[in-house]
Amino acid sequence: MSSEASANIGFEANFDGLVGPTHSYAGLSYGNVASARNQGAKSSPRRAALQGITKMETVAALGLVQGVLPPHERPHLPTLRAHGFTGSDADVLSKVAKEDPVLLARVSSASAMWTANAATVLPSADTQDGRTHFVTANLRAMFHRAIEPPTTARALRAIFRDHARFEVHEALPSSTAENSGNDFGDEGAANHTRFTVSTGNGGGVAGVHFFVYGAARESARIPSKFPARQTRAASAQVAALSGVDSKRCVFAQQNADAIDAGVFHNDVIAVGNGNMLFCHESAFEDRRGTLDALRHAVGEAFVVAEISRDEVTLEEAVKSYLFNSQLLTLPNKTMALVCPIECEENPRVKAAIDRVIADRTNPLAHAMYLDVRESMRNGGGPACLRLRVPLTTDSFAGVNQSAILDASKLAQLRAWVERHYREELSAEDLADPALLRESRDALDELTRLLDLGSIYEFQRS
Ligand code: SUG
Repeated sequence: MSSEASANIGFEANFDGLVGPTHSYAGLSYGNVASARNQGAKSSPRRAALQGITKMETVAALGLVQGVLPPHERPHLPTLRAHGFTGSDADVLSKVAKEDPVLLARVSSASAMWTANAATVLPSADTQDGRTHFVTANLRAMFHRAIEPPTTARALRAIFRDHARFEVHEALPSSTAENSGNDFGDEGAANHTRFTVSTGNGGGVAGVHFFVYGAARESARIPSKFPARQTRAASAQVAALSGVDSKRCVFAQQNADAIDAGVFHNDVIAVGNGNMLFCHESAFEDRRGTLDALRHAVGEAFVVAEISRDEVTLEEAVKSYLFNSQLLTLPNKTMALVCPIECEENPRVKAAIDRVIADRTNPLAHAMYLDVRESMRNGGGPACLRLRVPLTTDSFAGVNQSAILDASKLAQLRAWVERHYREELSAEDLADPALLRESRDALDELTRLLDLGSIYEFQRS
């Protein structure tokens, strides 16, 4: 890294995924208990998108840089055509609705909203070439998510567009073998945390990269019920691709029992920021070894706020999504926890948060509770909805500023949702050719609003 870059001011920007117009509850994610519980329920794409925009507005109002990532084209007709469905778009939709409604639900999911699964981000201070690297996640564990990577990579390139400052890698090649741990199952930043010696997560100071996986070839224990989506081999490949010094990486296995209790990503049981880790005692297979390795890598400044099973059970943690809160550094260098409103509704969870705030040995000073219930019902809390990008003032100059939110952009996005999104959606609506047209019109307009160019297949063919 040049001395000029180190003189830059570092900060973290959060890029939230906008909920797409086909947001629905199809029970598609085996191992995600909220997704299973709400299968078949009616959704409200409009409410979901507005809840997400209010979260973006709330974080921006804290004085932090807030960006947005676009929804994907859904239903995804190119996938249906690749599966042999032919004819006009309306023909294809009506045939698949009759012959394979599960496939229709899969290609209609608005799952790209959970941008913590878009990519892993390795900032300029930590990479060999001094650029910020994005490794697009392959999301191969779930069919409906495995179709996201090509559009994700195009969207990231349209926003982190300066190649001198940013490198967006294609997703790792996926394979079909499950749970061997020796192949590349990669779910992005949801299983990666960057620590620093300060309370901040700016891109200008060196960080320690913490990669958490569900299975490795050498794992003594793996989950018996639900899939381990992230493999150690994938985490190691992400680190290697971006040229991060292996001495600054810590790898740890997720607790297999936690995965079987519904912790399908590490960000459902742990969140870190700057010098602080906030986690449940059941987060890791080797709890002591993992915390010791982190303390050793980060140094004396490292602080752990751990919640015991007695204080909050694993089940309560999964239900409230306590650890899927955003842990943010405020301009005054203290930290705030942006929690799902479900945490405030469970007195034991709320008491645990209050206890950590009252404990002056860690930097957490505030908590706020937000309603993102539409996303929560599919197992996506505040932290799932955002991709953290540690930047510097220099690298920020290479970001497409149309994707950065201010009051006027927030108002434009709200008006855009109100113009295009349906109030209510059920499974049968997914076959409606009018929904496809509405979605394409909305996304076409959005690419102009965010200055993204033609990132969707329907714009490129
Ligand atoms: O991959 N849910 C997503 C939730 C992702 C949450 N992200 C993080 N933890 N970072 C998933 O399981 C459900 C869609 C449905 O069932 O219709 C879904 O894809």
